[in-house]
Amino acid sequence: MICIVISFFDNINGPRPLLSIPNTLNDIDLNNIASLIDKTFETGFFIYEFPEYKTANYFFEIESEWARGNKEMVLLTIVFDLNFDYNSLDLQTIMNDFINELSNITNLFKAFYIFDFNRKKDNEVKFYYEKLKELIIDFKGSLPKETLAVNQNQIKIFVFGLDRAGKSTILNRAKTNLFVKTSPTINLNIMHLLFGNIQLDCFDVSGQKRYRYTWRRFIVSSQYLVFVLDVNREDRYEEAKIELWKVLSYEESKGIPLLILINKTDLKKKIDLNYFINFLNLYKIKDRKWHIMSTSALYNQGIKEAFEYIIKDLLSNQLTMFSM
Ligand code: G3D
Ligand code: MG
Repeated sequence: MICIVISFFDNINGPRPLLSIPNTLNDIDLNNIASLIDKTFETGFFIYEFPEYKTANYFFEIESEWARGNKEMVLLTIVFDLNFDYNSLDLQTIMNDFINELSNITNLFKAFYIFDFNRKKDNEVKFYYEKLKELIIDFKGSLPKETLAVNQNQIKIFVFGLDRAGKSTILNRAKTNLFVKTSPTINLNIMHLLFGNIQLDCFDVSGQKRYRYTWRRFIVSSQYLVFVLDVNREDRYEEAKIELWKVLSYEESKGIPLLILINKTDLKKKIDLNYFINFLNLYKIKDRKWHIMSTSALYNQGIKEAFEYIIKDLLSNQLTMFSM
């Protein structure tokens, strides 16, 4: 790990770094990290990779008597070397726990006024700034020293498809068994699904065109690919097919089994999976196993079956591997 950075949204100057522990990055890097605040519009965890390093980020709010809207908008960033492996997926939980801890400290918002000309002489401002610093140092100490060991029962799944196909909804459905309203995935969501003692770590990537170039690096070390298609958007079938085949052509994806989910079936009277097998040229796939199913995330149809299928398939592969 390189360092931990706290940034916030300053009403006058916009996104700005508050502190970095240790202070290893230059001002340009720190400002680049702070500007990630502009890339998000919902609170939560996301990953962002710069050419020189990788970052795990959590965007959150702290109640504040001094801020416009009574909230400070804050970004917690852990900066890693490029060779860091995101298999240490508990980062999201670790960061979330720490943020909960921060949110419970009254008046912590004052730390964010250390640069404010009118307030910086206020002893409380200095006190809370120092306190925040100590908390970050403790947090840094509490982080796992190495990349967390990859659990045998931990399976990485790469979920892709065009924007609004229903990827996030499917995962939310699987996770909570509730239909959750979603907002466009910024860059990456990682959702942990537990089926018995097997943990599926689902990488839910943004399907928006400007993020599709990022897919490739998330495919590395995935054990399953899940492609989601919105059955109701015939005008986008062609575009979806192109993106599917792009991923299948990546060296990184070679041999990784593929599950195709034809989603939003509630919007169509009849679904003919053979049509999609032909349209998507699935019979041309020779370098991996594939399977096609239909789902309606809205009506919770096929979701459980889809994930059960993946698990069964992976387990049967393991069994054949063991019996060889
Ligand atoms: P994405 O993660 O692939 O970009 P989302 O897609 O999961 O954000 O879903 C995009 C929209 O499709 C959402 O609509 C979501 O509610 C809706 N959706 C997802 N699955 C289904 C489904 O099975 N049936 C129907 N009818 N709609 C579905 P909103 O309006 O919430 O943005
Ligand atoms: Mg999404």
